Amino acid sequence: MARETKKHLRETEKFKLDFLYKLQTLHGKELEEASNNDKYTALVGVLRDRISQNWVATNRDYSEKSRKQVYYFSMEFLLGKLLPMYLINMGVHDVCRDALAELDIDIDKLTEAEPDAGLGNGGLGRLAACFMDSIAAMKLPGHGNGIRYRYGLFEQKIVDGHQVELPDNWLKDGYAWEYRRGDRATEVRFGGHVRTEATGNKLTFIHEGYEPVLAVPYDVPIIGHENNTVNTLRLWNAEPIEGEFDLPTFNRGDYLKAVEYKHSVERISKILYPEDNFYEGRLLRLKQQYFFVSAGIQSIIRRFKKRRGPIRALPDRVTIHINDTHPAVAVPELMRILMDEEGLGWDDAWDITTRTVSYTNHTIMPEALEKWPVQMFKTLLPRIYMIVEEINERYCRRLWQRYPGNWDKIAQMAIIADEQVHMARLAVVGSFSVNGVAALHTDILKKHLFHHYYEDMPHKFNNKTNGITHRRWLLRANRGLAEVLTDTIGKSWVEHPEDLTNLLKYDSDASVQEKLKQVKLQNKEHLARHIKEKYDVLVDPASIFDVQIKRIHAYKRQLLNVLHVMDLYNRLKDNPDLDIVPRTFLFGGKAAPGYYLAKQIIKLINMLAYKINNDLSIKGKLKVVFLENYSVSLGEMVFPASDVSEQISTASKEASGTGNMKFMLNGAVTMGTMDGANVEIRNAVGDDNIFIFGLNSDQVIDFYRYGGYKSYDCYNNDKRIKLILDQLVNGYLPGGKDEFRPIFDSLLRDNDEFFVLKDFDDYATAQERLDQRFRDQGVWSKMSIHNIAHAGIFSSDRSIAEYAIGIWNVKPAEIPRL
Ligand code: 26W
Repeated sequence: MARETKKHLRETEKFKLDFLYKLQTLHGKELEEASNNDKYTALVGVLRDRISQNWVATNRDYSEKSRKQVYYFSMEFLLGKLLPMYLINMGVHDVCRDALAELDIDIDKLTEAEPDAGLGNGGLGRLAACFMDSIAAMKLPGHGNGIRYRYGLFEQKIVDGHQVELPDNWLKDGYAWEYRRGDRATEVRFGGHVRTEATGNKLTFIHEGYEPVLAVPYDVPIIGHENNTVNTLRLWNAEPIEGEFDLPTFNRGDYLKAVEYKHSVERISKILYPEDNFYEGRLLRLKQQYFFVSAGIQSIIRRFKKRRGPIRALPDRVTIHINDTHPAVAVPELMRILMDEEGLGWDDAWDITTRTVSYTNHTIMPEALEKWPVQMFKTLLPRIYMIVEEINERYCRRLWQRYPGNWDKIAQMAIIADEQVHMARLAVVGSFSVNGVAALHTDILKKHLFHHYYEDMPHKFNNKTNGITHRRWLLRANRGLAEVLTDTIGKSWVEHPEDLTNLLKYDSDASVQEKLKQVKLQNKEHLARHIKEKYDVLVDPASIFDVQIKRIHAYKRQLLNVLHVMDLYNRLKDNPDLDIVPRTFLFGGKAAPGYYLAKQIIKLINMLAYKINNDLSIKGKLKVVFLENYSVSLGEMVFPASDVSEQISTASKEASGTGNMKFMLNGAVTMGTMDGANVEIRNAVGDDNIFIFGLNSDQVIDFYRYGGYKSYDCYNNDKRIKLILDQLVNGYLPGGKDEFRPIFDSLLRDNDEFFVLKDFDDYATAQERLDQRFRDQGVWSKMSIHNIAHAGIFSSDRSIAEYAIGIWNVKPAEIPRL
């Protein structure tokens, strides 16, 4: 027997025993009596035992060698399921699968028992999760810092075509991957007032009458890929301080007050705000922000001091990276700790802070930029506000010297202006690095949103194009494809995703093309079965699977896609023999609960789907399905089954996009605008392997600046558009006649803010080109291969290597196996 097989058998036997033992010690049960959830937690228990040594070893190495650490502060971490990833990263997937199979347990069934950790809305949260994976895979000392929301992003149900939101009770059975660290809890203070005292020639600031909140960390291990590294994602839970009855704030024994206090504290980590790219100045959100930022920085400083680091060395040992402006209070909070607790003067504190904090911007959407009313900010965070005021005054003084008399410019750059605290400005001024998330996006930051700052401090600005972890989005999500790739080009791509370019040699190889086609077909069949079971709709795996999955947002233009489907359907009704390749249009995504127009779009998709899917006259050439509750897990099923990736945002609006990368990695071809990372995808694959259409970002920006677009002209001059828009409001669709009037009005009365009608014709033409290309399966296969082959540069390993070298200055650490 080969050595490998013997080893496998031995390990499988060991795994089986470990598992049965864990079932017994954890649940006091034998296999026969154990529920699916019991088995799942026992399995995670086995893995936890195996991780713990590496976790300790990693932390010890980081401490003993005083390695520089990066802390990624993010309000969102959209992790999805960890079990399947960790089995792969720990190199025990096959051993575990076989061990469980011997016990008649299907490993995929156990995976289903794990809730998706949905602690994020969309792109920004998923990026944070991909980054955690890559940081550990690259053996870098880096950790996450966030909030342990009791309820993650809502669960979406479609009822009569409408979106209905249900609470995401993901913690109801506990979370097997978290470790509560009660001993590391820390206090965060809200409200009250600040008293100033002069001692000698020094002012001290005493915060009094505040509401104290206990921040308790729950640590989730972040496991590297076959490398012994185990980093930490620290998620904070808000809890009342013990002995609340004795708090000076309240009268002793005031029972109602005490209960109120408990509730108001627990609210802080209760729920994730479901708005994506939309800012509502809610007090509780600011509370959440300060809560996890203050707790996180306190714990960083505590750890740093335990290693007896001189505080001035902080920037050499620590970088705090803020994921968009949501954690921007990190700047004044670090200042507060350095001055009020460590006794430094302003200049030293400012020097340290601005060499410690770095910032990524993820959006230029004006309605997403956070601005807090001064009154609210000051009341909730009195000491922090004083510091922000001082930062603002000093910065404005400097601007005055540089641009004397230029009040307009100074007002545009001031951190506090129009009675609001502008968080993006605070982030830019308080950090040493500001980056955008795709080349085009960074250009727009420099030219437009942050133009004045760029002129003032050009050295801060840099680009870091986003990436995705190929381990989850290919190795885990598409095992079939991963196997074909490894059979064809060897397995080096797993460690070095750039090696996927080795596939280019086979772009015209009939046997490779055939194997890839078979994998795609199997994935499509799998999705088709899911669709049949869940929605009772039959879709043909031989049809083109044309997919748009992402948050529903006007700028992402699901509407453009829908209008094109309506047009195709109109043409088919006109001519049932119209020669088109059969297509299945798949949509998925959540709308913010208060975003009326986005919810209307979901309704429209579903009404149209109902009409089209039940129309026998078009002979099944067209199908439309809205996939409910888009999540990381659903994505893992959909990307591998897709032929066409819809990335059709209004140029300039999508900072990067990351779904676009997941599609290409799985062999789908992009239909897209010159927006975000699409631009770089096009540069990588070349014009022959992508479908580009529509206005470019300069044209869009010029229209916004100088006007000149009248959507009515499109309506009046293009018969197709007129017909479709009229169909929105003339009772043609199921549901009331005026149901879709708001959409109609947004396109005409409100002059179509996102150029849907303007880009319609070009989009329809590009779709016809695509249809023609798909007919030649050899040509299509080749396009698909080029997309996979060039996806390596969009691995988050590449992004993280750039952050590590260009911003964080952190270096890999080899963790020995204990
Ligand atoms: C305050 C409300 C709010 C909530 C979330 C404002 C802004 C956000 C995020 C910054 C929105 C977001 O997720 N942006 C997306 O970030 C991705 C990762 O960089 C990009 O790929 C997407 O293009 C961008 O829309």
